[in-house]
Amino acid sequence: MFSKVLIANRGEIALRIMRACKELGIETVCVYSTADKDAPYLKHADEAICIGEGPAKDSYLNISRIISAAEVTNADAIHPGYGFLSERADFSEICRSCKIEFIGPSPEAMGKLGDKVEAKRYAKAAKVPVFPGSEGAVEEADEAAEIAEEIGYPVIIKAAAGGGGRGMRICRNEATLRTNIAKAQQEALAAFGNGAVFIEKFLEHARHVEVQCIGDKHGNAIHLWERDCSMQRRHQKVIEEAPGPGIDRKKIEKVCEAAARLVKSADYSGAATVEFLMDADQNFYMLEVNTRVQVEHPVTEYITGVDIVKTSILVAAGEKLPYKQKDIHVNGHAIECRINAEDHTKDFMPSAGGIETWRAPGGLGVRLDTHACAGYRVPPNYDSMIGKLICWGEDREAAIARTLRALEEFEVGPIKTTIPLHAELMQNSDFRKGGVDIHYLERLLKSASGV
Ligand code: MV4
Repeated sequence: MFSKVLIANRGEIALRIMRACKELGIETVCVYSTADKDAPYLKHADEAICIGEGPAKDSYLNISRIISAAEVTNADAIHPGYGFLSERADFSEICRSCKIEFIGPSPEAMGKLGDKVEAKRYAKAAKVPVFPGSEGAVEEADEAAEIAEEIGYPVIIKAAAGGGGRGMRICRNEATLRTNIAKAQQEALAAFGNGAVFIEKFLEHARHVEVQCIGDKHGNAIHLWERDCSMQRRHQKVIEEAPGPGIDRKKIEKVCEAAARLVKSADYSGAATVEFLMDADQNFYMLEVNTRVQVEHPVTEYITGVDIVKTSILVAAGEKLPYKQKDIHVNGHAIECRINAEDHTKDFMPSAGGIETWRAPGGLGVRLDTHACAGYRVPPNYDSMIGKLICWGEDREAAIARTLRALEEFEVGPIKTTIPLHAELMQNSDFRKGGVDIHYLERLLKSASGV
């Protein structure tokens, strides 16, 4: 097992990783930028080391500074968390060449599943359902038009290296498709350094359902069932829950098994999430694979009892997965609300600054993953998420009631947060019915603003 792990991240996920390490008897080094220098979560690390200025490129994205920090502190491994360097195959590779274990997939496995075109190839081979579309990248407009004719319009052009909704173009007819192919290639090259694009059938109304998987270095991979993350705005998830409301359990079991097969086929070790869109008839189509631990992992931890962060550290150290698929059962329901320092009544304007009031909720079935507290200053440099409220209930209705109760206990000021938005959503009749689609929240916000 590792003696010391360096955490190449900040905020709530840095704290989450420190907690897992502590329970495993592993010492921690947490890196920080000058914008985070007074953050109280750093006190939970055995060592904290400044790696540069506030802008992420000068600190949390600066590979040589992070590697130097690991070397001077004698860390055996680096946990990248999510965001920042977590999905960079080059970083995983540099860690390997410096003889520091990267807690996550090998650069090879990341190359196979992190690239959308490659991942789709592996998915087909593993019998994971995907959208009909091009076999690999498309080069020219004629080729694209031919494929679109076959699968039918509308189609969507996506960048192989894109993500988070960037580099996508919906085409409803041949003329639009033809003019957009070259544009999409140029844009992808400029934005991602990779001009490869592919096309697939575009699905208008869908739910976002993703499958948590985890693999080890001995060829084992299992799934930890699914999450529904349909409540989102501008590709930022707002609420996540597990299991997916109203989903046929026999059907989702097949999809989850296929996701685990995909992870296994890539010789993947560590946590991975296989994302799907689900249509109104509960057909599933894979979108992409996230090759890291995700923000919303706690809802899965709640319903399965598996500590995903701890397990990812164990498998990185070479241990076998401590679970077989048959050991993984769904128990109850969990909901996560992302608490952002934003004013949702002012178009989600960021609300950085000092926190004076912080009254945290608690009680049975309530988990608050946060680095914030009274006296904490939210720096303007990073993502506005300051915490996650995760509540468990015996069933979905109980989980919603508990989430609303916890939100009502939760007081934060004077900065604005998304707590009031979540309290509204917990009382929204469409959300309570279950099964809202990926466009629901944007439609709701538009109608509320009277546009
Ligand atoms: C799609 C799609 C419809 N059809 N692909 C958006 C982010 C990227 N991960 C994939 N995305 C989509 N791909 C096909 N073939 C609709 C979306 C999409 C979406 C997906 C998940 C969550 C929110 C979304 C919001 C808008 C569009």
